[in-house]
Amino acid sequence: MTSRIAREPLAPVAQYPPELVTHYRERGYWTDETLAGFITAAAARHPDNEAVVGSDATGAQTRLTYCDLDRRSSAVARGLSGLGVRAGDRVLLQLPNIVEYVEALFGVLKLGALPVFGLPAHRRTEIGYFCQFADVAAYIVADRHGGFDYRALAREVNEGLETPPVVIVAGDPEEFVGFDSLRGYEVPVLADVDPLSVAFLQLSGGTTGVPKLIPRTHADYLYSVRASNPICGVDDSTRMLVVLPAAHNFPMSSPGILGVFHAGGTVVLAPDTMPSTAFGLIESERVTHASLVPPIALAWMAAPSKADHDLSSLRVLGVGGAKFSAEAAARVPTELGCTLQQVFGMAEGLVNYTRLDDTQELIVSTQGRPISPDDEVRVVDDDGALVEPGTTGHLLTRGPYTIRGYYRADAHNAEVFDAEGFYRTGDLVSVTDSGHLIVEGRAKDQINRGGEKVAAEEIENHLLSHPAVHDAAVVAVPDEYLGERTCAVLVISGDAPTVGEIKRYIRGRGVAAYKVPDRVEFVTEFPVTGVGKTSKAALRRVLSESIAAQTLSS
Ligand code: OOB
Repeated sequence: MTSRIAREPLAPVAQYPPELVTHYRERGYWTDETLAGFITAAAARHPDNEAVVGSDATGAQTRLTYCDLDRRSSAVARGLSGLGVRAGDRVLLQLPNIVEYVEALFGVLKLGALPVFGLPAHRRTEIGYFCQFADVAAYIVADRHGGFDYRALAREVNEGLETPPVVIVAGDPEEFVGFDSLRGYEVPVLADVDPLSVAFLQLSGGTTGVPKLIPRTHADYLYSVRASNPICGVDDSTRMLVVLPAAHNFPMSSPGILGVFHAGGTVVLAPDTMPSTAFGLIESERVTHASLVPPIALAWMAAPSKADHDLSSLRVLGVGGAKFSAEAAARVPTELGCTLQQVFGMAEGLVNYTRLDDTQELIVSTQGRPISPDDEVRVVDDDGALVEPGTTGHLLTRGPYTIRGYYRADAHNAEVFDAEGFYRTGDLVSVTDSGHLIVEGRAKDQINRGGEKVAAEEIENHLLSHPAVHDAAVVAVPDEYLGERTCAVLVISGDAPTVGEIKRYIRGRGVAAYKVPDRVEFVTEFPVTGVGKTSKAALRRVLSESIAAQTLSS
């Protein structure tokens, strides 16, 4: 047994004003339900329903009932406790879509510890940062996935940390603790959890040099989950295919895995994102719901293997995370035989859905309307004044499941939350008469690469650390498939490196592959704004013109 390393208590987080706490409770949004008690209550309601179908870390096909999941997650909680993890400690989960992910998630929550949601794509730099910033006590990974060895990553990360977390591995653990061995310990579970306390730390898409962590409470998160279910037609007959990384906010809670578990339905975990894998599972598992980012929805519609499978069980396809073009949206019902539901959400809170009974016009051309009557949406101009209805402006929001501040980020919070607690989303929207939002663009310095968010500043900092790079700007360039790709524009001093060298250099910095610039362009100087700052708008314009010209001439 590992001796316990004392961990810092969770840092204080921005609170909701007391009058709103009362209001949200009175309206029944916030209840005493906790994520920790959630799976036990679900198991009591429908013990023998199938909760999860998917591979485990060894690749074996596994089916768990709610009763199995309840028992296995309790064993994980006891095992973690035996390893010295305590209520309030942070546990970093970085697992692919395997059944151990849900066991681990509820195990951590039952202990009263806080999951931190890593993505399988994250590498040394991101994982090391989360471990340090959130003072992570335990780090749970799979042995290998997608050709990558997460034990090697854990070794690398731990070398750089003063108080490394205990590493737990699903599959072959080598020198680490085996996930299966967690079931061996018999230590009582602690958790007596306050529903208004922080339940976990979710990752933000980010606009700054380092990723921000989002503290969500049991009460706020579960409200968004419970309220999503009727909007998305989720009930105990739902069989939801999870194709996107399970730890992302969209497949987790909009309505996601948690929505399905709340209703007593079944989650089907897809081991990869290939359309043929999904189609096989839709047919064999009689899948009714799936949530996708636009590029995967496009790939489904274009896949020839569609014709070889019976997809008739599919009722609702949620598409979100990035703008889905009206042209593609219009093709979903005929090409996939299901209802499209557009989803415009953010890990910070606000989620909008088109309603299943909306007109086809609204479903195709809008990104939906908020979940809650108490979601407050303001659309303002550059000076902060409300715009006329239907006019494009900056989206600000606050409400019963939108955070009031990022974790340990006072300076940034002062910029992105206004005095009344509204969150400046960085999105440009217009609102229809029906209250539906249309995403018109973005004011934040972020690239939305088919739903995967890249903070320009984070990659610019990596680029600037290269000895030959004098100045760097990372901007979005249009892409038919992903919507946007990243382009690093560089001013070089001295010998010019090749494009390949720059990409290898960024990869070598230990960041997720989706953050490595897709294109690299060299310029002698940047266009500037009136006040002499680099004009990214001008850069984007020049680049899209030159890309369009290249496409025309090819
Ligand atoms: C979801 O969450 P995040 O935190 O990865 O990203 C949020 C951002 C939004 O601020 C917006 O810029 C963009 O992603 N976005 C969309 C969109 N959905 C999200 N932009 C255009 N159209 C859409 N439909 O991406 C997320 C969280 C919960 C549910 C769905 C998506």
